[in-house]
Amino acid sequence: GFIDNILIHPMFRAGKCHTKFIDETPELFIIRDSKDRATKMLKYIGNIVVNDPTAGQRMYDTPRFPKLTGEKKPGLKQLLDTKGPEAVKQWVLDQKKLLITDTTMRDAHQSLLATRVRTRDMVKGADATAEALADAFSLEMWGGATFDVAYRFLKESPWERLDMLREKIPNIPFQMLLRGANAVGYTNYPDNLIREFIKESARSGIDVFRVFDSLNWVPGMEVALDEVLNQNKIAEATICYTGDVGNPKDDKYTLNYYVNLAKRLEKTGAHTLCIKDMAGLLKPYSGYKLVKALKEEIGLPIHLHTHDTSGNQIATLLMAAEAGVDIADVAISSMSSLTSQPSMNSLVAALEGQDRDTGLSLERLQGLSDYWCDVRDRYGAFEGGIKYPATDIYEYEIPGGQYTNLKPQVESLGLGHRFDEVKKMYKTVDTMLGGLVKVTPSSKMVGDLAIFMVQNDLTPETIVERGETMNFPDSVVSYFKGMMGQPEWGFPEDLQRVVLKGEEPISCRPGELLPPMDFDAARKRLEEFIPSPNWRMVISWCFYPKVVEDFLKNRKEYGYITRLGSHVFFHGLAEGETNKVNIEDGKTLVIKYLGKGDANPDGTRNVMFELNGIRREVAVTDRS
Ligand code: 3PY
Ligand code: ZN
Repeated sequence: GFIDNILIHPMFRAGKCHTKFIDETPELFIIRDSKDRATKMLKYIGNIVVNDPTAGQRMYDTPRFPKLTGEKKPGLKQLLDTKGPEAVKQWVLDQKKLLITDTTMRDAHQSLLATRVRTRDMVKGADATAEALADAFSLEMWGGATFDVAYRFLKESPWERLDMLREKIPNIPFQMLLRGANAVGYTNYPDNLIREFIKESARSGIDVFRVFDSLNWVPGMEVALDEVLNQNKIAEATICYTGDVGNPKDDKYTLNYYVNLAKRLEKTGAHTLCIKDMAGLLKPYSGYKLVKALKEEIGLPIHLHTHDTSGNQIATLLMAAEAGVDIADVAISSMSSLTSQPSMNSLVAALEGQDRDTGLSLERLQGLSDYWCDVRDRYGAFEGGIKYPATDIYEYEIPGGQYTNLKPQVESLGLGHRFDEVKKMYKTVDTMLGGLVKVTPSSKMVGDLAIFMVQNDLTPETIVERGETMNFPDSVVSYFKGMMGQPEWGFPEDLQRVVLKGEEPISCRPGELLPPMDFDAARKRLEEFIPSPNWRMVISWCFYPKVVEDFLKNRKEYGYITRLGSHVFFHGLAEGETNKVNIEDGKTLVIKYLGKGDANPDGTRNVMFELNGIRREVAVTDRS
């Protein structure tokens, strides 16, 4: 019951229950409300076996778990908590190892597995991570698309993920990706929401905030960076990389452009600077050139993020290491490469015994890699990326995450056979708009416009004339209105006029115009779904009202399903399969799926189980 829920809650167990714990922790009530958790869980599984064509096609062995030593060495988290972010910055600059950020729990699965990795699988690998990566700079495990997808598709709270990982990983700084004024969403939000979100994230355990703007527009990052500084956490300002600094014909994204941008970002008071190469365009020799120039011109530690789509990026990391880059983003090898980050294991091996030796143990990393290999197997349905290195990204400049998504998006519109045309159009649109930085949400806008042009057989020559009578996609309208910020080289004016149809664009920060978020109204609305919504829930609702409401409805119907094994969560059980679900510590349900009966006259179907040895049936609506 309720007391049990308190006793098992990670915040309670971490000794972090403040006086408002019960008020601010609605999951306690949600669970209490469910009189029969087991029945709800059977209904959940029953619904999948009746309605999901991917149900129960195969069984899985338990993943290989890494051997533990029992030692979680204190790390940079302790330095940050005791001495603050300036001390961390200085420590990074004063030492010579190449430091590592592990992206396995965020960008790696965002780029390879449509962001679907569940908290449970992260938590089970967390002890081994805390041991093997005690010397890491950080773990990127939050932000970007993970916030939205956790609620929308995984029916779990991203905040709870943060609590549960922190309980097991006390020694490594946690890092998130924050889309500047778009936070963890796709549109500009009011300043007060950005600030409250950062405050709550910092309070909940985020230590490093990587803040970017999808057009490299500095005002789009300022509010967020300022609030991170207020919270005494590590503020990482970001340069999104595009073009090629090694190409003398590129007269926009030159070394000068990046150095000037970096100088402006340094003035914000940020502690570190990220080169965010979201499409994997930074070639090895260009990487050397860029890092060398930035190290000479600014005083911040440089943190390099890239995607290995072309297959060239271990070479880029090595060249960057030679040029003095301080920190590199990599993923555990079984979750690395192609549209994900380069392989941590490979980089560690390459540097062993050299000047910039990372100091990490390959043997321990192998254990982690074996674990993630077996976990990844459970997410096979979400694998969608490329199968071999793609050097055409140098031509199209499509970010890693979008590269994986664009094809299904195009197919869902019935344009699968015209995918190559869409890719070419992506490039054409980019040129037509003056050469943009392309990353969420500007990349989505370019993709939407490319699809729109292919769908309507438009070309850059005909779009202005024919566009007069057309309604453009929302993202395109928002871009031309100035709601994504200001592009470095302005908007093409005749196209802007046609898209906006008389509406005036803005040239200030959208946050200056948006009315402040009304948190009380948000809370009132949420009270229709849950007795006493906590502050985290209110903030999440402000970003994604419908998604959070659907999440709460799902909780009501199926209870707390976060502890279900992932293959059961996605595919139910195979006929005859038995699965143990640890619904709380010390309490286990043994569920065996026996089969389903004929359709009932009311449109339901009975699904037969054995629950702890006793036969149980649930009726499930058949929508198959
Ligand atoms: C995100 O915004 O989610 C990204 O990963 C951008 O690269
Ligand atoms: Zn990325």
